[in-house]
Amino acid sequence: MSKYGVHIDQKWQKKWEETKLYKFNKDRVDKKLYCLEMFSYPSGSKLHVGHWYNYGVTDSWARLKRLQGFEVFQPMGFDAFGLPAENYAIKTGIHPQDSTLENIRTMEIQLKNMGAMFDWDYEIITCNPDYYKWTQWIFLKLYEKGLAYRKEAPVNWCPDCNTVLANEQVVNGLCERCNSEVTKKNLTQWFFKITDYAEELLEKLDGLDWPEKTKLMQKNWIGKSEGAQITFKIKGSEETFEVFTTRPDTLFGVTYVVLAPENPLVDKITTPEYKELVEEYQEKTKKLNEIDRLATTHEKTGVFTGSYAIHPITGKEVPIWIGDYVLATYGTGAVMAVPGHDERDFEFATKYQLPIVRVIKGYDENDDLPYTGPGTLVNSDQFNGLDWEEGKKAIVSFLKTKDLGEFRINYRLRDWLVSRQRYWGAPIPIIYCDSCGIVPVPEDQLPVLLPYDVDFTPDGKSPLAKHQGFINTTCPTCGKAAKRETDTLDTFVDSSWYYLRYPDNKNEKEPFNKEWLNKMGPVDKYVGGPEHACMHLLYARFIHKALRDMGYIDFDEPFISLVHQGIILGPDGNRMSKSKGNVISPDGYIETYGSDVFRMYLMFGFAYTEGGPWNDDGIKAIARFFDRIERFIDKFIELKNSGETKDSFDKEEKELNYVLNYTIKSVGQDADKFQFNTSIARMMELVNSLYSYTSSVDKINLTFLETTLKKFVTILAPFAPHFSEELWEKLGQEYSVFNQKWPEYDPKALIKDTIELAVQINGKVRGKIEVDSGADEKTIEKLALEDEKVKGYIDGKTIRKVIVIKGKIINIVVS
Ligand code: ANZ
Ligand code: ZN
Repeated sequence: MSKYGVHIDQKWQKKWEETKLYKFNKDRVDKKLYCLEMFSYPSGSKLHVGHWYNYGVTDSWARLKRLQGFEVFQPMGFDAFGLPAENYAIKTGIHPQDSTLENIRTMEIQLKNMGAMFDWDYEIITCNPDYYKWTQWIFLKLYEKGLAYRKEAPVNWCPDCNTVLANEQVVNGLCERCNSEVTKKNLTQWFFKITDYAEELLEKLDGLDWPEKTKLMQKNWIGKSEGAQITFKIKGSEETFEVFTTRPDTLFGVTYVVLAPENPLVDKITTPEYKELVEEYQEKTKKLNEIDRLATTHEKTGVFTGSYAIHPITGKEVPIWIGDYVLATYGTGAVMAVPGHDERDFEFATKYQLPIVRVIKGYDENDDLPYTGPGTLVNSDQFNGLDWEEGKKAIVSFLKTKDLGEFRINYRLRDWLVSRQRYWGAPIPIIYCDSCGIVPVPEDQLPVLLPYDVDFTPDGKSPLAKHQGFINTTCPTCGKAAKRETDTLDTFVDSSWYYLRYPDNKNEKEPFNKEWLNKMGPVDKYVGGPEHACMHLLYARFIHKALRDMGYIDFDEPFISLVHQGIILGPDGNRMSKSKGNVISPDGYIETYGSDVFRMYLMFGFAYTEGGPWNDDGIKAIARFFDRIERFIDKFIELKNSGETKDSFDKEEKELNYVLNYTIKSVGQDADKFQFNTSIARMMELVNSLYSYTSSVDKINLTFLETTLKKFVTILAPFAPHFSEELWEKLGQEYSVFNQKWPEYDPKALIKDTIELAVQINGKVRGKIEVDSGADEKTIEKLALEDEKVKGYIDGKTIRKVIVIKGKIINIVVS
């Protein structure tokens, strides 16, 4: 067993700390490289293998960059507000602040034991007032710009627990705590107007070095769709409504219209005889979530309202229905139904025996209804014969002249609901005054502190609403008694700007200094889970752009390059997570093998962006690899002391030099792309070559071997930081290996003097020959035919053809 282990980790961690090796050098900011790993939620208090996979492995990348000359900024902190701590408090009575801060203390120690290059001077903890003060400040700035506003919106409501539930607390429509049916309840809540940025958020995705899949997910989430907005009048009423459609060309195919059950118009137009049915249906809809409503497998249902709309061109009456497949929050909350050319409308019309009309004739004969493809307009009066694309334009232009329609771009993206009826979050800095209305807390009164002494018992009210000392305040404008907002901010608000705070975490005057952040930003490499594709990564981009437009920052995008680590699954095949109870603790492995062996195993055992099921079969092989390296270095030191050396650079040295340079080149390239497993495979080959070199020669070129080992230890360093420091010291080199430069590979060493070529005879490989790498075809052919082994196969036969494929193979055809 290798002498490497935890004691070596501790030795070097101490030294690194004493010498402040990883302190970010602000004078070298022009060489900065901002490497950020998504910070973790301090639940559970223990780091598991998944955390290690993100932080430990990315640290190796950061170390590679340091050796390549960058001034790496790699901070660490905690996303410390949120629901789990509050739920834990409800269960155990332990205050969220106490459990959170306690967990953070444990996690800090574990993260330090990992031996990553985090510069702890820049730590941030989002639940500390010196951080959330600025989260609140951002809220105020958005409010000033009209980007934060209030409106009614439904929340999940459990009538039995008398409480608001987060989406994740609703399991199959039932309350996670008591299993009773969850309903919806309208509350006035705060929103951020992310939709103002929909177009830029979409368009700028193209320029980002992000996984294509993630970009696509974000693109779909934003969901740009081009179509038209068309106005329908209501028979016998002054009311009108609009529909959004991507297919204005099918307008003549409209045989009915459907409003979302929540559409405010419904109550106004429903006729008395249909009231009961409509209300019953509305109640039923409240229990469904949007995902279920949109599911193609969800049966399309609805009820008639008793009213009719007037077709904007033909003037015909079409019945107005409500149906849950129409969402209140998308488009206009109303659709013109074209059962001839839309699957959902077809299903609905068939069920309720509504007319189905063809208005598009496909180019093919076989276009049964519903036909959703392209074609020519039919049954459409003056528009008959137009191709559908022309038809869209013609119909919308016609409607425009009557002021009944226009082209419209629609986004699926919704404004971001940031109110949470929860305690453990940043209070929303707003005051309600009977005389002045909504009054933002003046900046100089921030932070609005979250009080410690609160009652968590769920009873239908926000915990803060029960805290008299908190809610009662005076109006900043008129000085009269007023009340504070009692909702707190979604924790995604906290994490939407943390990367801006890290480089300037101690700033008391502003959230961050603009000039400094313009130098430190953007984040050059962001590493974290793919589950954040749509929420966090989109919210952060939005907040960034809003701050940019207010003049607080200059660059456009927060995260230039993004990597998703793969998911490590527990032995049960599920994603490793505390809530699943399937976590593997790294502690035992580190105790036994040392943190570098564990880290390298994570890099070698998995393709980084893929992950996979956890098993530790390979960890011993990595420990043996360490052992082999260490024994070789010890052997070299012995040889060096013996003094027997040679100066010449012969075939064997050339061969080892080739492997060395090839390894430097490959490791540099692969590790840069987060392909750590192949990088390690190359280093293993190099170690094999070191052993074969020493055993194949009588005398060793010690100077050459020493340079080789120094280079090897340097490229090994990012992968095994403690171990490499130890080896570096053994080699008698000056502290620290991390102050070295990543070795440059020598392209000349990669040109081999001789190369091996396979010889095929009638399609079967029968031998190998060694030729000068510069040899011409004639020479190669001659050597091949003279080879003893080859001769054995061709003697006495007629050579029909010899084909030389340079650098690869020689084909001999005989008969
Ligand atoms: C008539 C029509 C005819 C439609 C046709 C489609 C095909 P995307 O691409 O997702 O934007 N729609 C509009 N608002 C809706 C809502 N609030 N809830 C559910 N569906 C809604 O889809 C736009 C299409 O989805 C619109 O175009 C509308 O149906 C429907 F042959 O209008 B279409
Ligand atoms: Zn007032």
